[in-house]
Amino acid sequence: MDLTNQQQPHKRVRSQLESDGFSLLHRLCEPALTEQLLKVSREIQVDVKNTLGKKQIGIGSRAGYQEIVQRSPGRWDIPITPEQFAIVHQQMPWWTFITDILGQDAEHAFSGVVSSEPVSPEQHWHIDSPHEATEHLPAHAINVLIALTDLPLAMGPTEFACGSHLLTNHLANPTLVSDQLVYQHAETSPVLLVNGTCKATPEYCSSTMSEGSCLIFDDRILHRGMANRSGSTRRIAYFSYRRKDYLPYTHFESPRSVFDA
Ligand SMILES: O=C(O)CCC(=O)C(=O)O
Repeated sequence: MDLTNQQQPHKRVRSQLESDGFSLLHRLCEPALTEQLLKVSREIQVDVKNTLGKKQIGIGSRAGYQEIVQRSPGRWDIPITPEQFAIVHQQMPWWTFITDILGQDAEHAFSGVVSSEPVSPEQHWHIDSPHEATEHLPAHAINVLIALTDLPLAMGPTEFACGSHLLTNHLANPTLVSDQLVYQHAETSPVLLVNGTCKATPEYCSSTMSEGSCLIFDDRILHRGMANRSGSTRRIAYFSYRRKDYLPYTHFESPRSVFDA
């Protein structure tokens, strides 16, 4: 089949998402867009962190607040809507990749910024949502991570267990526990997914990212943020999308607000 230049990256991304569970698009976002996302992220983060002050916060979505979750020590997730970012997310350069995979009626689920402070350790391996059926179905949710600055390996870009979205199905593999895959659990690892089988352990994949590059990945892939061994805060913006008929339920679970007295 003769593909136009416009169709080729979509075909590559779709095929990588199906086989590897993720795809890296170098410098997909223009500098002006990345600067806008970074500026808003910084402003909102200062406001929320100041309001959080010395209030107690644990690790994970249930131990956090509506406005801020500590995903692992020193790794902060702050939700920011497309309106707060002052963008129309359907006009963003990643949107057609999303609709290509989730359908034209794909819906925005979450967005925000994840910042990891210098010396924050690597996260536990986890998935963002569990499989929905025993057989392997097409992705029900897709995430886009945008590097807001250049991210050398020392800043700890996101690492994936390549192809592990095909192995994280707890409904097909009764040795896997859904909550231990979704929530931070020290024993979850790529090796765990193939225990007792003759399948190979998924390869670990991480890459430096230049500013504006995007990682697009299947919600069900095993992944983790790496340790930040640099002297600067690492910031990535994220946009998560879902199929119209899929309702995510594990991302921001705390009913409490930092703005409550
Ligand atoms: O920090 C990262 O690179 C990934 C963050 C993540 O996967 C999470 O917090 O759930």
